[in-house]
Amino acid sequence: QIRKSGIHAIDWHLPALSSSGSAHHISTELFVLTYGALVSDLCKEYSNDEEINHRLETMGYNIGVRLIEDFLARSCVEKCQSYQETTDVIAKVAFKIYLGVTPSVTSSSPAGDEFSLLLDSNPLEDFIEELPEGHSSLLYSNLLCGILRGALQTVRLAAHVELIQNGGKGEKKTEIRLSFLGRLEENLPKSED
Ligand code: MYR
Repeated sequence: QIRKSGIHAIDWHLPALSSSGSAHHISTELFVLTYGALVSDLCKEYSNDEEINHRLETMGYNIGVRLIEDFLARSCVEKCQSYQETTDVIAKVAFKIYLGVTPSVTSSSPAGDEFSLLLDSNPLEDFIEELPEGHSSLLYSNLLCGILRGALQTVRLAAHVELIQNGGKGEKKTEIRLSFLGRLEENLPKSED
């Protein structure tokens, strides 16, 4: 069932077109519908939720590796001084730009290296009334975890990113747990298969 939601502009620089300077603009709404179709296809193809979760995360990682350049160019964000600052930038700037929402940053660890991003509303789930049946372990928005891991890795910040609470039908919020593992010195990331 389709619910109404706001449209937020989002830029997608398609690699095949960017060399000629063209950029494609599609709405978050179209992205969200496409994402719903992707997850539903994966559910038809794989019965194992772990496999689906892994595939969504890897796809997200490969998007994040490319998206970070666009993000840094638009936001003019420079190197952050702390993990807290990086997390605030992700919540207040990145989520706002790409998804039109601002998650709250909660449950920081005493060491200041782990945070939760709590989404009151998750645009990725705007068009679904409930998560696909028979997939109780499906992490529907796992793409977001991959995007964050890929983007952070590209600015040499190693992080473990996990969806610890699915949103979906009901009052549950989407919770993404970010655990920073340290700054990387060399090895630039490559796409993952
Ligand atoms: C630094 O300390 O080097 C700057 C770190 C900024 C990282 C911001 C990552 C944003 C990734 C975009 C995610 C989009 C989610 C919808």
